[in-house]
Amino acid sequence: MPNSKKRSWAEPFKIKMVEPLSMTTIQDRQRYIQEAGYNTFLLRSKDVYIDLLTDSGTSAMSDRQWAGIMLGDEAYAGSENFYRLEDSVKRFYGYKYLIPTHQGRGAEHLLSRILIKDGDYIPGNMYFTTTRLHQELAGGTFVDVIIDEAHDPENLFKFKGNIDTDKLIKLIESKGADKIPYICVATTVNMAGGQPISMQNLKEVRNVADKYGIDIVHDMTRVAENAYMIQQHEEGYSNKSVAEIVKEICSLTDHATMSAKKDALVNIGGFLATNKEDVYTEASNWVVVYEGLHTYGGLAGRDMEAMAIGIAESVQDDHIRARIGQVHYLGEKLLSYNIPVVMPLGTHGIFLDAKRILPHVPQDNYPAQTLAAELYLDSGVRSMERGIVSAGRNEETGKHNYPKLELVRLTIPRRVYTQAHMDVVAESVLSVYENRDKIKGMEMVYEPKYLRFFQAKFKKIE
Ligand code: P61
Repeated sequence: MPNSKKRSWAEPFKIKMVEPLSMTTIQDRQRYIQEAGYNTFLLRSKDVYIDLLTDSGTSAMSDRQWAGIMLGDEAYAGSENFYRLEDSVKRFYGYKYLIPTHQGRGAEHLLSRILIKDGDYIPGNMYFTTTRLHQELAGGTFVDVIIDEAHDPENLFKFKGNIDTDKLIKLIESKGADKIPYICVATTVNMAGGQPISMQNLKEVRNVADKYGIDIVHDMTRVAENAYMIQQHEEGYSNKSVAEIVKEICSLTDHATMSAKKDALVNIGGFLATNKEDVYTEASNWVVVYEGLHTYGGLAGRDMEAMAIGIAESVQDDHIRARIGQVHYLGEKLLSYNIPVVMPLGTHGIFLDAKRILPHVPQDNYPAQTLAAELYLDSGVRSMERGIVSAGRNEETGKHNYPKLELVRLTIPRRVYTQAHMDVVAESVLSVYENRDKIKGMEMVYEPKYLRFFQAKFKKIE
């Protein structure tokens, strides 16, 4: 019986323009994935049907944002769009100073270079690939201080992005506060499956930081999604808007790096923000060396305008509710098929647990990489490995890092696909799951030195 009281989530927009998708045959896909060395990063997008590789830069912009593109002030210096972006950052995030960058890693590079000294340690709530690499290139060592629950895909704790403050304090006491340039806090935690940090935990981390005189750097790539999870699940926040919660999160931190390609609904762009004048002064000097003048940082004026508008749209409750509603729709569907996925369901995608789906494939034979290739073969759905290939090698020993999580990420772009697309994805995952016994794993035949997952090549074990 239909329930007349029920109100489903739905998109707070209608579709004005469409982009046709190409369909391929299984024979086509066999050739394409083999030519791509069984690495979904190396497929051509024209050969992909539903592209769930990433939510980065893949969002659909609104008509307002496209209209903003026409307002690009492409002056080399002092573009009007920079000032509008600065206003948006101050208004919605509250940081005092802004430096635009071409994307998130541009900001990570600048901040790591400014704050990290040789021999420093940087605690964080799980690593992210580019973040850790920039810390290492600046002479630092990343230390994972996330709670243990985050490494267990079956644990149902709602805030698996939380920092274990005991681990954090132990690190500070053993190395000395002068060896810890900052604590890195990500909202949400990508590699853990898009898991949020709670406000209460962030406040505790702030207290620790204040006690030892250490700054907090906020990786705010998906801050609005994190805020929504706080609104839904943390006591005392159900009556606050996502916009208010976002502002409160930011107020507990000192500096921020942002990949605006996610939350902020643009196809390119990022920034570094800070409340400290000395860091701003140094960053505005370095940015001219690596990105561009401090009023454009590698972006066109029109890109900054689209970002200024995207930020405002990204913190709207209706938008976030539908965005995460769609991600959870896919997750619930997979759960109804008994497919092992990371729990609780995260915010930017659903993460298949390759260790449980392919328990017969040893981690040395890349279960998640293999599963991503099989999913593409089945239906043309593109996903991303987030396991041993992404984790890279230990700097000193040269051996693989063996992460506890061996995952395939089905990442949902914002405002792009329909519920029917999600059904097709779920059916394809089920089909691969039903044939999992036949899947044997792969060997790596080419391995680049940095961020190997982007360009590594594999061959199938027959
Ligand atoms: C992604 F396979 N994420 O999730 P940039 N912090 C965080 C991110 O999620 C992030 C960046 C910083 C991507 C793109 C990507 O190993 C990979 O604007 C939490 O991409 O420079 C990016 O921001 C960096 C995919 C990045 C990867 C690195 O799909």
